[in-house]
Amino acid sequence: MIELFTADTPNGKKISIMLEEVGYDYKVTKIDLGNNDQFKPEFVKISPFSKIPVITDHENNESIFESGAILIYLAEKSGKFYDKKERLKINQWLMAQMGTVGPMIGQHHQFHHYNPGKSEFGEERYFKITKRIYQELDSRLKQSKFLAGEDYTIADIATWPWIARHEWHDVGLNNFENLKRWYVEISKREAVIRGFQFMNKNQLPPQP
Ligand SMILES: N[C@@H](CCC(=O)N[C@@H](CS)C(=O)NCC(=O)O)C(=O)O
Repeated sequence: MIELFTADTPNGKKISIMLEEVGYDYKVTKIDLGNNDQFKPEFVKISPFSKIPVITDHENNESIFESGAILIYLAEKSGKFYDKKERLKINQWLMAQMGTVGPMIGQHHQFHHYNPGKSEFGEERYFKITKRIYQELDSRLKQSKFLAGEDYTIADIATWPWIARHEWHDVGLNNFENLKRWYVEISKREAVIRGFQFMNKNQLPPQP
């Protein structure tokens, strides 16, 4: 059994979606970020940077932090969504999500969604970067069905929950035909819907 320590955020949803996709039995332990649960010593023991998500695999008592590392662990354990022959491509798109898509769109959420009016510089900078990320993903998905190639992989599972916040971004997903096609197709997968709803049964992936 896998225990998932998490909150209802895009980084959190990456792992609930992956667990649903591979069909593992899992238990969710909620970390209330508003209550600073992430700084409690027992959590810091398994998450040195005080961030969700983290998993503990109770089969071998291994705890893993960092969502990219968790996705790789679950993919290797299950043998799914991380084809050995395609690993070089999958790793690049996964690392691009970890290094660019998540951190940059996360800043856009901070300035544009949560704190508008506080910093014109921050709002403009991350709006522009988010728009570029949409353009770059759209160009990639014009040549390729999924991010790493013809197959759905952990690179898509890592990236999709960030685009699922498209209503916050105000970039206009409808203007990016290939990104929209990819987003809508993934949003119909039953495991993705279950993983998206893992903390709130009433939410559905927002459609463009
Ligand atoms: N690179 C980390 C980022 C995780 C992350 O930023 N988690 C946020 C929520 S989405 C968090 O735990 N924030 C709490 C805090 O920073 O105090 C990963 O992908 O696992």
